[in-house]
Amino acid sequence: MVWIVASEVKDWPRAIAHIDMDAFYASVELLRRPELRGKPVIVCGSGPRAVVTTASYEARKLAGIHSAMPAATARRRLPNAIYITPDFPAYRAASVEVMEVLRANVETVEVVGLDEAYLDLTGLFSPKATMRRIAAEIREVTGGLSCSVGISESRLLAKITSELGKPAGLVVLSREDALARFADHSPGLVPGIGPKTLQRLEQMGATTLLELRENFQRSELEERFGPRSGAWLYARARLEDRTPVSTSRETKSQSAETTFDYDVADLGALERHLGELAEELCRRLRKRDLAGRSIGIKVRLDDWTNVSRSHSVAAPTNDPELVRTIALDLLRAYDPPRPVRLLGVRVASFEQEAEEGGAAAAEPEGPAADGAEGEAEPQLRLSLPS
Ligand code: TTP
Ligand code: MG
Ligand code: MG
Repeated sequence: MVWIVASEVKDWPRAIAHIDMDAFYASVELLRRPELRGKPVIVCGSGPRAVVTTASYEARKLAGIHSAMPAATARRRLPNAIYITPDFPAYRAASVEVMEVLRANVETVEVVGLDEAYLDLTGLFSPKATMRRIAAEIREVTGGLSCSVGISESRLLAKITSELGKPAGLVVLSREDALARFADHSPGLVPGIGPKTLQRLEQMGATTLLELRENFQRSELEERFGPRSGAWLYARARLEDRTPVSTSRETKSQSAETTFDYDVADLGALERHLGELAEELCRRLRKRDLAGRSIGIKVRLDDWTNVSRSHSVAAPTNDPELVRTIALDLLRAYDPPRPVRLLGVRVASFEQEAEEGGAAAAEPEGPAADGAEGEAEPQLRLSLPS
């Protein structure tokens, strides 16, 4: 295992770790098929729209295969790689094992997806030793999964830092180190700054983080992007982030969505899919004892127009009948004008959120104009026949 230590943690006001499993789905597959170790392994579906979910590091090095690449492209580039169909229950089970190790070792853990989490290590005697021990324990408990860890002064920096050591690395980086190291990087390095914002920044002459922070005052950014987004950009240009590690984040909303193999134009067919998604979502909400007051749908048309609609009810619900009825009403009222590529349903505004919303709302999470570019919420991806 490679451990890189770039800086000391002492004297930081906060110490936050971001942990992310290496080539997660592919690594889980290798646990049960160790004979494939060292070979290029690619986990992807087989439909015409299938994309690569994970490529082992061998496949990445050999042919630049990466997540979200069309599976057809991967097969063309690397016809002899091992192709495996995703087995989501296995990945969820491995995820549970990993997260249990985290929770057993650290009090404040925020899980942000199947394979990653933030940990608040502030005040711990030795954050590095703690994370080393956690990585070893994960490897042991799961039978061999490796992870990468970044330790820094904020969630933002921990996230960026964990990437530096991949795979199987532990990197410690102060904000000061990071400001120097990433000065010439595109502002796109910051999660939440997506293509739309990048384009605007470029037009303004801010192609690097250094240019953004040296040439633009807060007032100017606020004027151009609006007060909320401008202030957010000003802070992120300085790699500042005060967002707390919050254990409740995972449960702010839950959604289930599916991308069809072929675009669906028939409203009746869409209604059937939406009904199944609503049921699956409610099943999961019930399992976790969650209920929300806001029910929404998400529709992506064949021209990539994204539309969401939502409706609030008086009392929190996870009743499949009610969720389905409201979702169907929203879909019928929208009446998609073009064939639909993706369909999703979501329940949000959980009961506990009301008490904790104040703290969460203290700092904006991303430029408002780019709502879709922020970190993804936890999602259940379903594959339904179409
Ligand atoms: P990531 O942590 O982004 O990627 P990874 O774990 O495969 O590789 P890395 O070592 O770079 O962290 O995503 C975790 C899992 O989520 C990944 O194994 C598969 C799934 N995933 C998708 O299904 N689609 C995607 O586009 C991405 C990025 C991930
Ligand atoms: Mg990962
Ligand atoms: Mg990840």
